Amino acid sequence: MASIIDTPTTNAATDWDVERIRADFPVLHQTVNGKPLIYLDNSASSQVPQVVIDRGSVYIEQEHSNIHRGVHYLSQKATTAYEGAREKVKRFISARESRECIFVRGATEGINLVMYGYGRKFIGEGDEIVVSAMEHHANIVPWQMLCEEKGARLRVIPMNDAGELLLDEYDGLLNERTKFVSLIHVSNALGTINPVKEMIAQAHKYGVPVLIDGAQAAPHMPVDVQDLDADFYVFSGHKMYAPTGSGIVYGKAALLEKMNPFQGGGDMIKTVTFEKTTYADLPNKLEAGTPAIASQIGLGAAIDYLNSIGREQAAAYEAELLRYATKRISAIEGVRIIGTAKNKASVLSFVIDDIHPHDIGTILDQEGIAVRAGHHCAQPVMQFFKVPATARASFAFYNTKEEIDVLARTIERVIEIFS
Ligand code: 7TS
Repeated sequence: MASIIDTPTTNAATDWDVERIRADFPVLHQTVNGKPLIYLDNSASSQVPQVVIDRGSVYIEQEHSNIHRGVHYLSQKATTAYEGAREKVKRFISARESRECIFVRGATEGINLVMYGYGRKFIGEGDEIVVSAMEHHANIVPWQMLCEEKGARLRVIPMNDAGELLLDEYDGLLNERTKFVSLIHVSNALGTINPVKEMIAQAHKYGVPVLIDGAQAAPHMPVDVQDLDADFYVFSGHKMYAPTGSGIVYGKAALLEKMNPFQGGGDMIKTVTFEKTTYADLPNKLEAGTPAIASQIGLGAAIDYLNSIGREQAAAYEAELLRYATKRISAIEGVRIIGTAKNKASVLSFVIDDIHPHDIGTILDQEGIAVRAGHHCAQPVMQFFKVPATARASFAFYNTKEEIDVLARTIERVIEIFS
């Protein structure tokens, strides 16, 4: 069977100057338990480069003010910076218009915004919503809540033992009752890159809109929402080198315009009387109240940073890290990799015979290595693979092969300790 290990190393990957990149990230240069920090929990939250930290500080030190409201100097500066970040997001994902990019706190809020604003309005009794077997809870629970409220039904695309979706089964799930499809682009638990462009096209044959949960894709690969023809695309800033509290829902303008507001309040209205409120135009209609201005400006700065280092080259280097880590770690006796899809990004989940992942995580932490041990908010994935949890190393373009060697040696020690 084809494996990620067989992927050839590209020139872009060998030319990557990782030490220069690491110098941009202050948090990486510290010791943990007396050992150099090896940060391999990037799928949970990635680290923030100095230029992004600095941009947030400039806002707080020199521009701190509310947006869209004041005619005064600071408010105008803040508004320009905030709307400038939206423009950067628009280019980053190749949206048609910046008003199609709605600022939210993260992917979870983004999916809930679409469930609430689109789902509650357009999905009813007997309708069906299709998700996949490898969704994060953020792309299961909101749709379950909707199904419960409306009497709709959740349908699930199954996967194979490698962690790849069964596309024929997907085709069989689509029918005239299907009203929405919501799919993970890259699995946070398995690393699988799903063929979402083809899957969107399949749903569109039935006139069904598709949301893509891009929380693990946007940080690791170029995303073009027009090329994908995604109806909605969501992601979180804190997984792509920006501060927490930043994130995006992209939606096609025609759909966003039809939707109900997610929250009511300031900034999302045109006029308010006690009899009736009329709503603002996009994007404001979907952004009630004062947003996380500093964080969203930081997201804009993170996008500038990603563009400056080269997204394609960063992705090629990460692919090489994943190939190297998979080869090295899968060769250790007793280790089982969970998620062996041919197309993978950035994530290496594994279990070791008879050793609980939390014990693996704790021993790795003693050596300064940060991995995540748990169900990764993807309990159905754990159920499918019949494991309670996995240990997960997730890579970013500032990680090194030397760090992977230390990880592998420490895993070997864990096995010795428990043998
Ligand atoms: N969707 C996917 C695919 C995710 O990986 C996550 C977070 C979310 C949605 C939710 O993002 P949030 O920013 O709104 O919380 N995933 C993880 C993870 O893998 N480890 O910690 C959080």
